[in-house]
Formats: sequence, structure tokens, C-alpha cells
Amino acid sequence: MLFTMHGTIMIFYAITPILIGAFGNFLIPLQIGARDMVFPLMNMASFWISFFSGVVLMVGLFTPLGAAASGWTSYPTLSTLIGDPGNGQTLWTLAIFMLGVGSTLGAINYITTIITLRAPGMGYFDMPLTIWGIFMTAILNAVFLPVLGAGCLLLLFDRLFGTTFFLAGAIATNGTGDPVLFQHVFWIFGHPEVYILILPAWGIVSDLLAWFSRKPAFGAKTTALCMITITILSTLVYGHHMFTTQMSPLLTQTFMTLTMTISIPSAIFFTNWLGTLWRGSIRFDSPMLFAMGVVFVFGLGGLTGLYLGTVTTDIYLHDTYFVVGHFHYTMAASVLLGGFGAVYFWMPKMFGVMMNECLAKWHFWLSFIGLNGIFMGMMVLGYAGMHRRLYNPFVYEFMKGMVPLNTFVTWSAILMGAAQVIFVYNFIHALIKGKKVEDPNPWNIGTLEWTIPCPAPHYNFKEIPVVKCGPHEMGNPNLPEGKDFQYQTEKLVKV
Ligand code: HEM
Ligand SMILES: [Cu+2]
Repeated sequence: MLFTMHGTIMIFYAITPILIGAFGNFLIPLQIGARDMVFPLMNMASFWISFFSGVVLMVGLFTPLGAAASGWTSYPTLSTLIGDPGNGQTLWTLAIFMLGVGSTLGAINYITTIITLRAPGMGYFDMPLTIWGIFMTAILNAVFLPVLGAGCLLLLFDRLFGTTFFLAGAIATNGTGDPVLFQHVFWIFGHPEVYILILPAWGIVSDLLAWFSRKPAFGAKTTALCMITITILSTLVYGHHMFTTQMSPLLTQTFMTLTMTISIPSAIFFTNWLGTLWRGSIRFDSPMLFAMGVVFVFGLGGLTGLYLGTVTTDIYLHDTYFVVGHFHYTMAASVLLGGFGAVYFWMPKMFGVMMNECLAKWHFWLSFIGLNGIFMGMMVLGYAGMHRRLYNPFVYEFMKGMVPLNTFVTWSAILMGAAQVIFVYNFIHALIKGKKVEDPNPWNIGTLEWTIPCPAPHYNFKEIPVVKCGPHEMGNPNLPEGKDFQYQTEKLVKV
């Protein structure tokens, strides 16, 4: 129950609303030079539907059998009335369906806003990469959340009305369905979902790396094209989550090959990050530390994906802590670090105050050490054969020797958790007592949001800006004396 709620809340109610909901709604209008999102009413509907879906989920905690307990993936038969008869699981299914509706509405709003409300002169490749990330995420959301919604609706019917979409064998009294069908539906959505979560963070990191290296993002256009390619390919690889479901070898090999092709755009993308850092005048302010942290943890997470995407190694690694380590590196660690970097960076634009830089650095290093301890430890454990989702792994003889490493992981988690206290303190302290930022552009960045006061006023721009150059025009030696960047509203100075 605890782990089901942890996974569900983190993925659907923490990462999604913070990076996509909060930063998406805040940054899209500001960075494309618009006064608001294009459908404010729909935005509101999206927010409230998602909010109430969270309430529905939480109500499960107070039902007689407690909250849902069949994992964040809620595979049947575990998630049917036979596996989990409590109302908590029914409420989970309803909640995720509602969230699907809410997020789809939001996604339509994001896509339409980016397509129609860009300031005059702003071509797609003049958008900051942050917006590119959110744009791709919104497209995946709009296409694939309805798939999950449909799956949840069918599961709900199985639970409430006696249908048998996902039941088979003797328990399927109304004709035979197929439990594995749900896995297909779930992962058709689920693999794109992992990119839904990571793309905004990728975009933010790509921008931060350029801005704090004080030079244009290396191959920015290619980076955007790689995001598009990865978005498209991410729709074709979901089968790699199901290698052990006895699918035909032809299919496993097809999914394996498709999975490997994602490495190509990913590698180009990653090289561009390194290219951006190469010979930059790097400023190690807190947002940059977090961005560089993402480069490290995402590199590790992505590489471990290759072992999971290969059928032969995955048969051994599937359902071990190696998978848990992998997806926390790629998803939890990368998204957390990227999200924190974004908070430190846009804090002045959001609330008109700066956070304490020294505390921010402590926060970074303790979190970074903690999370590497946790997730690296998990990967070693998984490689040694420790399964996930066991009540007590140590009743098995061969896992008894893994207790010390598990203890180490626990202490790392405590360290990581404790480090977040620093963040909470820093954040609240800045809000209440933080020094007001007078300068509209404390970091010296050229994108549109830095042309207006801190915090961003209601209606953002008095006059809609006209865009004349890209988002990372920095380090040009021909710029006027004492300036190393230019605003997007200024005509590009020749290099
Ligand atoms: C870079 C290329 C990547 C490859 C080749 C890859 C490959 C895989 C494979 C094959 C699995 C299934 C392993 C198994 O269950 O046996 C898996 C699991 C997973 N991956 Fe990745 N992955 C990659 C990147 C990512 C990213 C970027 C994210 C998230 C942002 C992510 C999140 C996940 C999650 C959430 C799971 C497991 C979910 C679960 O079973 O509960 N992966 N990955
Ligand atoms: Cu996947």
C-alpha cells in the first residue's frame, strides 16, 4: 500500500503537476511573449479535475481495507476484485481516469498556446529549449493519457459491473478476457509517460547549461530535433517493459531494436550538452550545479537502460532492484535535480526574491551524495539478484548477504530526506524574509521573461515583444563593452 501510493503520488501527483502544471503554466506565456495561456477556463477545469482526482485517491486511505495496493502499474490480476477487493483500489482507478481527463485538457491548452501565441518574430527554433521540452511533453500527454484513461475505465468496469476485460480462466464468469491486455494498454501509455516526465527537465537543463556557460547552446537546433525524434520513437518501444510476458521472440527483438535506436538521438542530445559546457565561462551558481547534476545522473540512468532494453540481460534484471535504480536515476533523480535548479533559477521571477545561495549549495551536495548512494546501491543490489516488491527479501538464503548494502541505502535515503529540510527552510525563509530583487534580470539572461519586472506582473507584458534573435545569444565579442548577452528583442549582433 505504502509503495503503491508512493509511486502513484510521485509520478502522477508530484512530478507531473510541479514541472508540467506549475512551470508549464508559468513559463510558457512568459517565454513565448504572451499575456496568458490561450484557454484560461480550460486551464481551470484541468486544475480542478486533477485536484479532485487527488482527493479521490486520498479518500482510499480511509476506506476499511485501506488505499490501493497493487503497485503504481496496477496490473491485473492484482488490481481486480480478486487481488485487491478494497474500495481503495477502485478509487485509485477512478482517480487515474480523472487525472487522465484533467491532464489531457491541460495538454491541449499547452499545445495550442505554443502554436498560436508566440510573439511576433518568434519561430519555433527561437523558443527556449525549456518550451521545446514542455511542447513535446504536452503532445505525448494529449495522445497517450487517453489510452491510460480508457484502460482505467475498463478496469473500473471489471471491478464495478462484472465485466471481464482483464480476467481469464475460472474467475472469468462472463467470458474470457486477458490480464496481459492491461499491461499493453498501460505501457503504450507508460513508456511515453517516462518521457512526459523527463522532457521538461531536459529542456530546462539544456537552457541552464547554456546560460551559465555564457555561450549559445551547442547545436540548439539539433537538440530540438533530437527531442522530436525521441518523442516519436518513445511511442514505439513500450514492449521492452514486457519481455518476460512470453511475447513472441520476433516481437521482443523488434522492441529491442527500436529501443536501441533511441540511443542515437539520446547520444547526440547528450553530446550537445557536453558541447555547451566545453570551453564555456562556467558560473557555478546553484541552478548550474543542479543542471550539471542532471547531466551526471541522467548519463548513468540512460546507460543502464541499455542493459534493460536488451532481451538477454533483461530476463535476468527484470523485476530486480536494478530496474528500480534505473528508473529512479532517470526519472526521480533527474527530474528532482532539474526541478530544484528551475526553482532556484526562476525564484526571482516567480516571487521577486532570491534564495540563499550558500544553503542552496549545501542542499545540492547533500542531495547529490544521498541520491547516488540510494540509487547506485539499488543497482548493485539488483545486479546481485535482489527482487523488487518482496515483503522481506532476507528470508531467502541468497539475499541474506545483502543486508549491509540495504542498510547503506537506507542511510543514504535519510541523508537525502534531511537535505530537503534545507530546501524547505530556504524557500520559506526567502518568501517571508528574502531580500527583494530590484533588478529585473539578476542572472543576465536574454529570454523574454527577463525583460519585465520581478515578480512578473499580472498580464506579463505591457506591450507584446517582437523577437529578433534566439534564446542563448551570449559571449559574442562584438557586443557593446561590458555586456556578454543580448535580449531576444534586440537585433542579432554579427559575430
Ligand atoms: C535512455 C534510454 C532508456 C532505455 C533504453 C530504457 C529502458 C528501460 C527498460 C528496458 C525498462 C524495463 C525493465 C524491466 O522492467 O525489466 C525500463 C524501465 C523503466 N524505465 Fe527506462 N529506459 C530509458 C530511459 C528512461 C527514462 C528517461 C525514464 C524516465 C524519465 C525511464 C523510466 C523508466 C521506468 C519508470 C521504468 C520502470 C517502471 C516499472 O517497472 O515500474 N527510463 N527502462
Ligand atoms: Cu520504457
